[in-house]
Amino acid sequence: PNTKGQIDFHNVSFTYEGASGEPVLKNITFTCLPGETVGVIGSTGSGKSSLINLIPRFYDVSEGSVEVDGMDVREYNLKELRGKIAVVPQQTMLFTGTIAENIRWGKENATEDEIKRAAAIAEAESFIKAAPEGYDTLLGQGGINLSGGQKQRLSIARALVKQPEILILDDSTSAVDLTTEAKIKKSLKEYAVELTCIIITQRISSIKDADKILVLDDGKLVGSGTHEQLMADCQVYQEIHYS
Ligand code: DUT
Repeated sequence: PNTKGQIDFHNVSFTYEGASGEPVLKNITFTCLPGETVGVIGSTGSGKSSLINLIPRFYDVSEGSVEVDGMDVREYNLKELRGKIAVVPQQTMLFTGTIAENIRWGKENATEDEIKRAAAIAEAESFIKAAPEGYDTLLGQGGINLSGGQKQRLSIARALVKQPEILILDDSTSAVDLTTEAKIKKSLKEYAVELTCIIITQRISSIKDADKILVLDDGKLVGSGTHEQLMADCQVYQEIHYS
């Protein structure tokens, strides 16, 4: 069977090193099938970032196991594992350099075409073209300033240029308007059909059409299903929806 881009959590619990008290994640089990878009929602501190940090092994599980492509993440060579996964962090990290250099960061051998394609999917193309020197425009010190949403789109382009199997967006469209966000998701569906996508968010509109939504509450998985299913049977999800 095709397991490229599949993610499995089996009874995962996680406690940060040196922390006392309750685990941050408690007995979590779920599967993301290859090519699925999975949303993760829950209030602040519910464990969303902690959950996704276990996939590229930024941290190791305390109990249970995480599998990528059907293999325990602890059995991979770290470089190979992380080569499959691109994480767009909550805080965009751009540096002083050109737009192209910023997109290429982490994949220095990316071609011009690959950079442009990644920028197009991330809906960054129009503002890049409008910048004084296009892709050669300098950012940061001595260069132009971008809006928060524009920075997030560059950060998404940077992730896409790596052509990962798994793309993780950690609240990384929070500053992008809803129309642009919808366009990015549509492009991802069209041009990156095999990509497994995990979208962490605080807003339901960002994940309403996801194949599956995971609802976290205080480190527990309290719901899993489509928007419609969760609206019917998950109280925490309904509360987020009506808040
Ligand atoms: N936590 C730590 N150490 C860390 C990171 C987080 O102890 O390095 C705690 C804080 C919190 C819990 O883990 O009690 C879950 O945090 P996480 O950042 O995973 O929650 P979130 O759902 O991603 O919150 P937010 O929406 O604010 O990003």
